[in-house]
Amino acid sequence: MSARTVWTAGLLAAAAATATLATTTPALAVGTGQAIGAQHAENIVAVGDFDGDGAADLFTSDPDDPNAMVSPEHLSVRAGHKDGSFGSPVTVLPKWGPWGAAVADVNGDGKLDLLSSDSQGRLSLRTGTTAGGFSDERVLDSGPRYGHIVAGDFTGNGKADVVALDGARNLYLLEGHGDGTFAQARQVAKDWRFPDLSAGDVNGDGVSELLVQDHHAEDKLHVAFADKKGGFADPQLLLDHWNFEQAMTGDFNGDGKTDLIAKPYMSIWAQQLWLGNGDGTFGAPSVVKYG
Ligand SMILES: [Ca+2]
Ligand SMILES: [Ca+2]
Ligand SMILES: [Ca+2]
Ligand SMILES: [Ca+2]
Repeated sequence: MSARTVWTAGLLAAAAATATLATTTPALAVGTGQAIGAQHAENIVAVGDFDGDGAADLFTSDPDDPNAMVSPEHLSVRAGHKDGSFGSPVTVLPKWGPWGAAVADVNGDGKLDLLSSDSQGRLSLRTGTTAGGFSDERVLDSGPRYGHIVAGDFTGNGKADVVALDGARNLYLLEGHGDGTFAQARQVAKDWRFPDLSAGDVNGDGVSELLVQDHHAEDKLHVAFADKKGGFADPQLLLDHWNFEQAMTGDFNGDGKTDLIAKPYMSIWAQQLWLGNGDGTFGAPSVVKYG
């Protein structure tokens, strides 16, 4: 079980304990045509165009020893092929074990940078290097125990920001300055009821949205639009009958429109991919292939 999964499970347990959430457990949606591949990527931690070919690539946390019950993990990239398939994993960080991760070009040099939250809840940055790797880790914010983090341009000024969720269900925005530094974290919501968080510009207006869900409580994927002033509107329904988790966005086919990838809820089946129409709607899903 990955650190991210452990953290989510802990937050879910806390949410269930309040008895205001988690009334039913969604049924598993296992349709026909799904496949478990030999190159199955269990734990996608972030999405971004790492190699700059215009198609989003997958960042995955992979065990060093796939056959061990417990194993150290490393960070890999699986290059997107624009047709719903992804290449074999290439290791980009040999030692890897944070709680949350996000990628974005936060210093404006055209290379993706890697943000992570560690077991102490600190937010750290590794900048992308010309050699195709990442610099040493630099702590940006010692934080109120950040867990999930996502990156996107939530204020619409072309500079990547970070949104972080702490273990007490407070949501924070750290506005990016575009040079690898960030403004002090500002709380933008409390009692945030969605433990699963990702970000992407699903309606193509240049401003990132939050994609949020509580798959333990309901089978719905919600979207929270940024108000461009550093806040978010109340989440509204994006996709119903949604029996998936770890939803992430990226332009996987290179048409400039944001697509969606997600894993069937509590399942070892392969991820599915929905191509975006650019207006907040998506086409029918297809099964992701690896290798
Ligand atoms: Ca790519
Ligand atoms: Ca960069
Ligand atoms: Ca948008
Ligand atoms: Ca697309």
